[in-house]
Amino acid sequence: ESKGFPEDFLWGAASAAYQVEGAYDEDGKGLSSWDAFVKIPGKTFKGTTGDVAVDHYHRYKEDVKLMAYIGLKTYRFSISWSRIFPEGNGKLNEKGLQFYDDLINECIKYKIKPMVTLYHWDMPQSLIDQYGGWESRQSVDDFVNYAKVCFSHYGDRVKHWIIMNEQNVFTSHGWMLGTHPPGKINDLKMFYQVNHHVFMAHAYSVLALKEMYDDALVGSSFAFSPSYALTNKPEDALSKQDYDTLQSYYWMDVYAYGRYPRAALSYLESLNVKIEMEPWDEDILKRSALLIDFMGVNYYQTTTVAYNPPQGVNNLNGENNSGKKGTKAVTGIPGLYMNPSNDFLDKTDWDWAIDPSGLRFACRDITSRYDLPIIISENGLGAFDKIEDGKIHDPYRVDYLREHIKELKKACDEGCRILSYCVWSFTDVLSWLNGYQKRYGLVYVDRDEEENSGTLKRIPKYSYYWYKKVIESNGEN
Ligand code: BGP
Repeated sequence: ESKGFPEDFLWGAASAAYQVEGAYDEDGKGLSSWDAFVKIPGKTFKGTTGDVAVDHYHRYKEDVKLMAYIGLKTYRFSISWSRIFPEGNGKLNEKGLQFYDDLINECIKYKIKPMVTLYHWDMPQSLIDQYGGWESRQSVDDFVNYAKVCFSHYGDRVKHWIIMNEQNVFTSHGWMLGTHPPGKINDLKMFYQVNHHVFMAHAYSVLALKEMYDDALVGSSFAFSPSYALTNKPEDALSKQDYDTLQSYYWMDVYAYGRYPRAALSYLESLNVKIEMEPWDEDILKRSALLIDFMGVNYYQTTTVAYNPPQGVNNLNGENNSGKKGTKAVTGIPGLYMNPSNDFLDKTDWDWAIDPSGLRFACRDITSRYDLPIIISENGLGAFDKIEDGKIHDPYRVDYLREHIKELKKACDEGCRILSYCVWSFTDVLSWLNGYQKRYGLVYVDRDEEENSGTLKRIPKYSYYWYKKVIESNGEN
């Protein structure tokens, strides 16, 4: 018999500061890497920015009230570092601290547990100007100082902390693909060095939090696209291992075991890439790994892996920003692996494979490899939603979410300890590379692709009312 979701399961929805807040230079906020990056022509879809976003900064009360109506148990949001420290280090901005106090208190008023992400990609621009941001080891100290301020200020009310959001995504887009700040392409050495700094920032933050509050729950969120081998050819199986090591376990092993996968280190050696470390780093990583409470998982799709010959596909970026099915390029690293499309799965308009079983697969993999509880910190469907007669009918999103929740329930029955499920996203948000046309929200926001246009009015979608029933029935819908 199915036990289903635990009694105290946290049904949630998520957002990130840059994608929702707007008010990019208000109340003493410093500029972030994204505030600067989006102003470079051609970097984002139609040049859209988060200057206004969906104005959550001014409308958070209305948004939290909409969360309360459906009985949301947790709201996952991120703190913008440059609101707290406009320069990233140095002077503290009281008004920035105040905003998150207000937001947290508003959640608590309705018994919604705040789940706080410390870093959802908006590095203070000043740190990039000062010393190159994450490229410098100095960033570790500045991040940990920022983290400690957040812990000591909000830790009496916030129990769930996600330190890093999708370290694998922001570092690969930032230093390999050139599509996120700082926009560097194929800088393999810096990619791995930056990752080491981010790992250290994560680890020191975990240690600091546990010293302050031993009942806090902490982890980082990983963008996990579990893989299937294309065929049962042995060479595809080996390529799948290479993919898993270099694209998934490279991050999750450091969070959960405090060490880099041996196979990855020997691959780096073969490329002459040496990560600069302090002699005590390994120890710090190990100690923090013992203290994390969960693996955060952002799940959108699975990947298929096939062997890629030395003269084969050489393309790291398969990003499809067009919103037209069938326009995504096959990615691959010659000599290692390539990622062909999975013909057994439907695709979204941006060619993301729709694979509910993959969510269960992800949970089982993490459970058997790390034996850690799991927070699904993001899962959702990006689509073109249309208003008709003042309403948004999105049964496709309901189908997507329902099938994923069903698989998650099976994972619970199979022994995975799932603590929470957060729909990405609560309201529509800015999609980093796709502007405002690609919508994920349970709540529609009336705004155009163009900056500043639209009333920003909130309109709950069909999926919003459906999710209310999911929460009421603890996942039976
Ligand atoms: C994750 C990010 C989110 C969100 C989501 C959807 O990688 O953590 O911030 O953007 O993906 O991605 P996209 O907007 O590119 O469709």
